[in-house]
Amino acid sequence: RILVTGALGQIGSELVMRLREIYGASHVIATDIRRTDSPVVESGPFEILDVTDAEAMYAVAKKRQVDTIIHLAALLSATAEAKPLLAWNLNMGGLVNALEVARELDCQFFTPSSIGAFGPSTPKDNTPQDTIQRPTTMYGVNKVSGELLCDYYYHKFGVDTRGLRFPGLISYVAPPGGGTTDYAVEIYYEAIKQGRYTSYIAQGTYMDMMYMPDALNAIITLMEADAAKLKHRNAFNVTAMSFEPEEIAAAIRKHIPSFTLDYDVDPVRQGIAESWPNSIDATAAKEEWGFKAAYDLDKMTADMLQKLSEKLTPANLHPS
Ligand code: VAH
Repeated sequence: RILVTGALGQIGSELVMRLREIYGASHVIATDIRRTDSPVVESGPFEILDVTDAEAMYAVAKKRQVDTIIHLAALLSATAEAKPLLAWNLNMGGLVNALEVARELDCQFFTPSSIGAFGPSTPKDNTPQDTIQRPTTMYGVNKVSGELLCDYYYHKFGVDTRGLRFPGLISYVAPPGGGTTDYAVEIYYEAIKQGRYTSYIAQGTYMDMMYMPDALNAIITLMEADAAKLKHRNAFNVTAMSFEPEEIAAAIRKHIPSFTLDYDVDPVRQGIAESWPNSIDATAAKEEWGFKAAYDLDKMTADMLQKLSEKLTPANLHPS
């Protein structure tokens, strides 16, 4: 059985449904800080869980007899930068609680890291799997600390911890909350609703990105990989593409020719974006457990616009 924290978030909203398809609904216990009328809550076991409550997390995991923990509950980069101490307490407190439960109940463990685990002194182009990591954001401090803590639990206690350094994730089910890469999700919604978008990230700012289906496949493939083949654990660089705002706008214009993009740069999120790599190298993930991404920018754009057109009421459709 699998326990998922942060199950109503951007990744959790889709990962829980995919895991339930594969392993059976009753085997995937979704948890989050609040209950909503989401398919995640209605399609299988759901529990309210505050990951900063260690006893509550142990109690749920014990009662549900879980053997795998997928820990997704966290504050993303922009929110963490606005509330650094809250971010430290939730991101690190939640993580150590989840790792302790995994140790005590002998669970396999997954938690995401991020390209945010790199900083301004990291090589920016084709960033290696093993390189300097001196992030200058609270989120980045949380992600590097988290990587080291997960490796510690593996080496010290034998907990089977595995992680992925995710790029910006793009999806149409649940929006990201408080990230720096959120512009690459918002732009699709606005293209459908308004036919235009004002980006808070500056023209020419490259960041790695990935479509959610590829992220879900990466998590499942990594967790099912043969442990003997893993030279790394926390956490693997994974990416599908790297682009700047003008490039995603051009891809959208292939479907909505009248789409326009302009800029109103947010210095905080622009500063975060500039501290991150332009593109990262995913060779280790490809070699050690067969990572591959199926969606490039054009394929993702076609799917995003088609799915969002169905999701958003026709009245909002932009007359192309
Ligand atoms: C964020 N979407 O923007 C997350 C992610 C690489 C970006 O970590 O904070």
